[in-house]
Amino acid sequence: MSAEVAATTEFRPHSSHWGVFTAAMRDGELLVRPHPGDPDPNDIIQNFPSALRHPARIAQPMVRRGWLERGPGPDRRRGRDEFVPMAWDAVLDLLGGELQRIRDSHGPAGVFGGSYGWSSAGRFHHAQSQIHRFLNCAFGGYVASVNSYSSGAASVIVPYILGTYEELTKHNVTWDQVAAHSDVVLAFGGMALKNAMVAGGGISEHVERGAMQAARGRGCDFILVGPLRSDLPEEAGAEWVANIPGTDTALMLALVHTLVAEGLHDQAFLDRYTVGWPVFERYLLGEADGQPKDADWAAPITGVSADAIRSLARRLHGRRVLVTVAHALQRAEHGEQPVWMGAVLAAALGQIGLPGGGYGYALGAIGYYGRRANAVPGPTLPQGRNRHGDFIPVARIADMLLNPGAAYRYKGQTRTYPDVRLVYWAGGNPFHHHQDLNRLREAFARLDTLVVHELAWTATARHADIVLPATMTLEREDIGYSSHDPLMVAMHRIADPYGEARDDYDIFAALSRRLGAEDAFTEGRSSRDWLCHLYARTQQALREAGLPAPDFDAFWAAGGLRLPQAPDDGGPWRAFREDPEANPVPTPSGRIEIFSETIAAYGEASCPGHPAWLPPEEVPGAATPLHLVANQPATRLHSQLDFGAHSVAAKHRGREVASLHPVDAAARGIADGDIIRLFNGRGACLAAVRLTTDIRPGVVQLATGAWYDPENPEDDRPLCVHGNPNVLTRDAGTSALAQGCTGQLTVVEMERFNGNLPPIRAFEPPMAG
Ligand SMILES: Nc1nc2c(c(=O)[nH]1)N[C@H]1C(S)=C(S)[C@@H](COP(=O)(O)OP(=O)(O)OC[C@H]3O[C@@H](n4cnc5c(=O)[nH]c(N)nc54)[C@H](O)[C@@H]3O)O[C@H]1N2
Ligand SMILES: Nc1nc2c(c(=O)[nH]1)N[C@H]1C(S)=C(S)[C@@H](COP(=O)(O)OP(=O)(O)OC[C@H]3O[C@@H](n4cnc5c(=O)[nH]c(N)nc54)[C@H](O)[C@@H]3O)O[C@H]1N2
Ligand SMILES: [Mo]
Repeated sequence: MSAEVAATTEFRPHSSHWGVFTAAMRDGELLVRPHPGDPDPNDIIQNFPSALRHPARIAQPMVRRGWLERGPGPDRRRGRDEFVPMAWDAVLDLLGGELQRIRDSHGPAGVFGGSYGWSSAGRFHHAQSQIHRFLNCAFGGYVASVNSYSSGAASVIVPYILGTYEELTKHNVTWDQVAAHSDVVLAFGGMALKNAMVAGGGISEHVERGAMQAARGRGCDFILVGPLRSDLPEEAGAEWVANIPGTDTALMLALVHTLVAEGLHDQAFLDRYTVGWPVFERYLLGEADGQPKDADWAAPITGVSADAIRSLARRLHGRRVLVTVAHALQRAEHGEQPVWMGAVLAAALGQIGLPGGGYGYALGAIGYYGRRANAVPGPTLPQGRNRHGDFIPVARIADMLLNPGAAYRYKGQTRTYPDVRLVYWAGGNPFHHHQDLNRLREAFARLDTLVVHELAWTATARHADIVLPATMTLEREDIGYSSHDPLMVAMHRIADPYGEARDDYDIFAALSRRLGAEDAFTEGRSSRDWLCHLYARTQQALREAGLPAPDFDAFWAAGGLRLPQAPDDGGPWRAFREDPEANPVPTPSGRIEIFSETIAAYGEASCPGHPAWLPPEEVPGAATPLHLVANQPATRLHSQLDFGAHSVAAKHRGREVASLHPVDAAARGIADGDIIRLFNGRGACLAAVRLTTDIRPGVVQLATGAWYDPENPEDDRPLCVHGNPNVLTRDAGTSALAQGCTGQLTVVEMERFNGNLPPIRAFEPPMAG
């Protein structure tokens, strides 16, 4: 357990989702250095030193006063109440009793344990795995969540139309292929380097910048389609097509229309490898609805001239073209459509399956995409089996809590929301990831009990009834492993736990004991025993492959182990191209489905049987004339360590910085460096202003991740004084097919904020009374 190893004054290896590094404690100060072998290390590791002992950390177990005094039950005081500190044994007894009560009265259907979130990189202390294992092995099951906020639409639609989602992102066109083979990279939503800097489980080599440089040096053209020029790095030397956000499907349709109209599409590829082209072509040419989807049609929708669309289409013909579509495009209304249409464009060009060509969905979004897979498995904590089986699509949490018993559509089925009484979160931050936070607050007010394990006082922790302080990754030993990075890391313990913080594992072990199921959860192992046990799987695989297989102690002493990697073979689409009969893709027809009979039979207007332009409900209008792009932050992962120095240094006057175009600013008397109020019918937040001509006029960009900071928490729709865009975003699914998150895009108005600037309180611990 955690106290076995002392803090270290020597530099020792550790890992995070934002990169492998080494660290040491010297005179009470944490020092961090990037991994020496990393060609392009990520500065986000610089959030650690100031975060480790920051007062935003949670020092001891806390219970909300109203819950303690009145017991479990719906309460609008959540997020507005004070907290009472409690000793570990007492709080564990209290929570153990509450879990028993829920289990006796509601069974597993009463607990939502989806607990979505990235938590930390170590594979054993991975909070998601820990909480699911606990709920499965010691509690008896829970209501789960499926899919992700990342790829809610793509991961659902891809199996119907293209094949296996994991293979599409992780076993497809690699950066090595781009560097060596691509002639044109047409990147919808770009491939911002800030994004590939991050990879779950840790990453020791950031290769994207170098690969783009090499491709460019060879003469490859990068074309960026999207509202922000910074979505491709300077190294790519990209041309910029600044379309209106949310209109990529229309642009892709017009590109394919031009190809077809000019006889530049690859009919032989379409005939051999796809099904449904004739149905789609009738729609494309306007035979189905009287409207050809040509460049003239697309120009006013997309904000890109018809000439520019036509000449772009012609440039794609006859060259090795890679089409990429960022995750961001599908995190919006009808997000399934650009994912599907991107595949149709790549198919119409006949490029799918060629080295450096075809469809690189989400390439560049995360550091483990476009890389070779490891040839041996890494450590993963077994989560046990969930005997309950009920689930929601992950982004439907507020809908579920607000409408128990209500019906909703998902993957062609009508399902019913369960009546959840207790929500248990460890390793995620719904006040970061969810949309329409005022609505989320209402939803959480309806619970009996909200339990949160956290290392810091996030807004989620502040809205909880029972808050248990978790250790930060640096305060425990673990193994860092990502499926597509060759370095497995012996993550040494660098620092002592903060205050009374405990490992999630130790907390769940103690609760399991109170539920009479300690052995089922721990299997009698200490944390160190588990690390040895989980390592053995990799060691065994190495041995079977006839490779050096050091034992755990040797691995630990060496600080890491380089793993063999699988070949860069183009994955299932290369094999399919070479022999579609022998290697069909795992869709219903075995081909790429340009028309899907399965999806058509579901009869959803929000996702018909072939890709189509479906105008969004939320468009700029008189009251909210601007698009807001709420994308990933450059200086942190999501909301993690927002109080760290590297994240704070990127703020201005303590606020998150929004980028806007000078014409939109001038029209409202806004200057660079001003504070603005962004608002719509759902909420409002403050942000600082950075003016730039590298953004399409009419678009404002505000990254996610600034901690929600309500000026007056008593209000129903308080002003967030810090700049969390999720007070503005809309809580609606992508479509009835996938019900994915639509947080990337919304509509807003803005004005200069002239009042007294309210203080930032998000990083101060809440009142303890
Ligand atoms: N508007 C809008 N919203 C979005 C997006 C968007 O594009 N626009 N993007 C979405 C996407 S792609 C994602 S993936 C989600 C991300 O949403 P999340 O994954 O929920 O965000 P994180 O900030 O990574 O949350 C992880 C939390 O776990 C805590 N933590 C870290 N380590 C540990 C640990 O060991 N134990 C415990 N108990 N806690 C730990 C951290 O302090 C942090 O609060 O956000 C989504 N939200
Ligand atoms: N530094 C850092 N890196 C991260 C993360 C992080 O929090 N911080 N999060 C990680 C996670 S979990 C994920 S899932 C990935 C997310 O990967 P993405 O979702 O792809 O990343 P984003 O930065 O949200 O969006 C990429 C860009 O898409 C553009 N865009 C938005 N809407 C549109 C549109 O309608 N059309 C076009 N053409 N472009 C549009 C925006 O300009 C935006 O900058 O990033 C990962 N990488
Ligand atoms: Mo994500």
